[in-house]
Amino acid sequence: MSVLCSLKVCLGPHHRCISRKFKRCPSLPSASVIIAFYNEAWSTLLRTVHSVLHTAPAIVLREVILVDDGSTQEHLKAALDTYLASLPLVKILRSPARKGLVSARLLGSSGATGEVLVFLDSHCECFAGWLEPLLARVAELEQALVSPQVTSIDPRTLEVRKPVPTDRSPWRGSFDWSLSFSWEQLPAYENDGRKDDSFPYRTPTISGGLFAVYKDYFDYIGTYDDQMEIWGGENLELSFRVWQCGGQMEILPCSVVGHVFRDDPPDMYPDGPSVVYRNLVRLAEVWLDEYKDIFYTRVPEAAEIARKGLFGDVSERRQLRDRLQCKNFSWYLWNIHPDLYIPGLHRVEHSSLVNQGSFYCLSTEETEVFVSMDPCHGQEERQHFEYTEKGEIVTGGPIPRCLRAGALSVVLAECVASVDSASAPDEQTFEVIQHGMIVNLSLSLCLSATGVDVKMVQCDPTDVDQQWMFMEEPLE
Ligand code: UD2
Ligand code: MN
Repeated sequence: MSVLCSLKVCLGPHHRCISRKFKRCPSLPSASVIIAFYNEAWSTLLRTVHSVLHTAPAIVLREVILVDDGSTQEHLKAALDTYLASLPLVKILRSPARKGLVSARLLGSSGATGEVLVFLDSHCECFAGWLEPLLARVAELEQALVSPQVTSIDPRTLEVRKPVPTDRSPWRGSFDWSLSFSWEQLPAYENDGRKDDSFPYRTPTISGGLFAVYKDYFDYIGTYDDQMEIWGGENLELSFRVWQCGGQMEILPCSVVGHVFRDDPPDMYPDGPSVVYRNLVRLAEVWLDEYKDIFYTRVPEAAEIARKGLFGDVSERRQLRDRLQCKNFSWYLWNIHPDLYIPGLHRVEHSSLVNQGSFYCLSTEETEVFVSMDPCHGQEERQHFEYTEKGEIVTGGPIPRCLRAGALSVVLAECVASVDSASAPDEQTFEVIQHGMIVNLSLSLCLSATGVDVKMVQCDPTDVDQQWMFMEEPLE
């Protein structure tokens, strides 16, 4: 274990991190590293633990707290206890049953003795110099919750994909209206006031697994919603809450941690994905104000949970919001995430757009420039289109694209109207008329599909290829 701050060997993707001066170790706050796990593999779990022990300066590392969230695998029981007995800084707490990552992290944080809580997933690798910038930043800005830059570890080879110096356009956290977390490039205006790109930058949301926060601030801000179960939603809930209640979230390019991004394992949700929707409904009901309706329109399963009141009691979380005098969601959208696409609250249609000639669905191609016809697969985003009040037909991905009619062709273009509240350009305005025909009035042409091709053609009400239907339940 190193006893000195290891900033000189910082492996940050940015060369400027090496020459940056951070606070020296003795004045940095102490840290408790908390790692919740459920049925984690032995190698990845211990890789996480040992990488913390190897890289965190002893003078700041108070403890590593492992929290077993009711794992069932044998290697995580007596064998793990025996192994950990030789690592005095590492404690293990066990939850009697699997409740989910929120409960497990709260179990870990409640007994933590360090001034700063540092949460990690159980399949990470920390690199030299990762911890000091996080601690230095929260020491500077006590109401900040800071994330390292997360680099990916290949789930098959377990190799770290080192950030390539030439490919270092920073990413920040975002979300879409189905309340899925997503990454997006940092907009240029967020660089104002940053000395160079090794400095922290603000992020509207965090991916959720890896962050540092003062314990006192974490308590003040309301830790987590402890009624959220298993997995999902807690990262957006925390993000909206911190911003709306006066805090700040940042990503620090000089702190780099690897994480194994994997495909969903079969036992991710023991009772099916409805547990995630339930978590999301809880957060929507507390933080999203009238914008929750956009989410409910996008995710009918969530709307159902909300309508039937199957999301538990959120009164304590609403009281927290009042007590902390948090700002509303509209404030968050305008000030923290001003370029997020906000679909009209009263959209006319939203669903798959099915051609009545072929019964194929209009689909967004990979490039997001073209559309084509594909068998309807019910895969949400690529076959999700919304027809807005302004007459636009908008794709369902995190960055919306609008159908644009040409003399013959149809492409996808930037959605001008929804972004700056202007009216839509003529080429991007459509009207749905009798027989489900979709007409562009400026060109007097109708949307038509032949085979996989989508075109604008002379309108002919008898031609089934020009007849479309917005369908809530996509055809399989
Ligand atoms: C991301 C976050 C994750 C969490 C999640 C949303 C990163 C890198 N990861 O998904 O931390 O915010 O989004 O909820 O930002 N776990 C339990 N009990 C459970 C399920 C999971 O303890 O019932 C543990 C699991 O072993 C892991 C951590 O919680 O250490 C996060 O779970 P994940 O790795 O499956 O989440 P991930 O990375 O897909
Ligand atoms: Mn993970």
